[in-house]
Amino acid sequence: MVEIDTYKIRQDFPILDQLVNDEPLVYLDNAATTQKPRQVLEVLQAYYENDNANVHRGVHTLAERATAEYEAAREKARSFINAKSTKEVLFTRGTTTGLNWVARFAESVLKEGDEVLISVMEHHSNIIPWQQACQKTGAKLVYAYLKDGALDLDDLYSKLSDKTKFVSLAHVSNVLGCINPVKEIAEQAHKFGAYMVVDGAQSAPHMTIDVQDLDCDFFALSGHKMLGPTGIGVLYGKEEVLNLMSPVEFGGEMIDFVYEQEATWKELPWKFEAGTSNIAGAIALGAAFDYLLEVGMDAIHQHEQELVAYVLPKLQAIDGLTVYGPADADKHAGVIAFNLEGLHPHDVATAMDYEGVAVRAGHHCAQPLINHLGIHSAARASFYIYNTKEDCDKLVEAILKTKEFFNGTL
Ligand code: C6P
Repeated sequence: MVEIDTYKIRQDFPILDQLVNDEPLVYLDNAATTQKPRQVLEVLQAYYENDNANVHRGVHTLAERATAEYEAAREKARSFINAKSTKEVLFTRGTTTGLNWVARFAESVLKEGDEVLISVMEHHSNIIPWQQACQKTGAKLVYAYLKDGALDLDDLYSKLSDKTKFVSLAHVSNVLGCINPVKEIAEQAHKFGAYMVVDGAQSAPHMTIDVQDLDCDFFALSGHKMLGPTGIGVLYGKEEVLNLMSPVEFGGEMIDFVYEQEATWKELPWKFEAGTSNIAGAIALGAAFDYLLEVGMDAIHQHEQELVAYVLPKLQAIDGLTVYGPADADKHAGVIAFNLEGLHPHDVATAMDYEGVAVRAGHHCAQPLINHLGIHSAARASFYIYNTKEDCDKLVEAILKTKEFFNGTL
């Protein structure tokens, strides 16, 4: 496998080349959002400078160019996740929108007594839409819990039954960093006739995704977590399932005909894209897919696994530091949440920022998980293609300095 040249890659990310609090920036908040390479920024700017127009509406040259670029981006998205057809690729605002659309569809499927099976590690975006769907339909929201810092598969499978209509799980947890075997889970869910929904916000940026191989019914991702702009994402749905689904938003060019009292919809995928889409965002996301594929998704995954294998034991060896998620580096993606004994994670993150190290602190939009872990928040470092072993060393050093600083002042 081709190794990735991090130092060359870093040249593409002008933002990384800066001092923060007089220290070189070490950006380790990639699970929240990633930085954007020149190649993506240039596409965004070129689109606005040369081709900007609304899509699927005009016949003038700019409109046709914008439409062609927008649809070319859809094809890139299709190819990136290996969907069968572009009909299955809907542009959304991001993972949250995608999951909300699926849960809205669920409202038309669920009845009293039915169940939706999720896990306690889910992001709020994969909890609240299901709470809403269950509250409206009388269905029950059922949780699977954890074992050894990861999903307890026995618990999950014991809760699958004929009542289960949807199973919706994070592919990679944004706190525990565990990788859930969604292919195997989809197979089991389908045996009970349930739809399998994958929250791919933290997996699509970091590994090869093949929705046909996973055999999931839905897969949601966010562009901004994979080098693309904010406000753009993709919801994949199997064509036969999307055909059962009504549009969630109405208006603009998603229509076929509008009469005074009713309307009909365009075919897939356009029936879901009401109003003016984030056209520039979609085109720039296409450039992000190109960039990632050029680097190689397997190579990216391997690079991040190497960083985790390098840094996880060093973190685990720090006295007073608790690391969440699987203890085994092989099972831990490039998301590492931790707490320093006696210190609030916000203080830890602020102290680390003095060292130029950007980490996130808080509940990470996963409050049920945080409660389940018996904590109120955590700090979190998360890696991407431009991070190096030196960044890992800086992370460890910043934690040790933080510990020393507070121990001296407490
Ligand atoms: N997690 C984090 O710092 P949006 O905001 O729609 O792009 O993604 C939502 C989302 C859904 N699922 C998972 C597993 C996620 O991690 C996220 C976003 C960020 O962890 C921001 S809270």
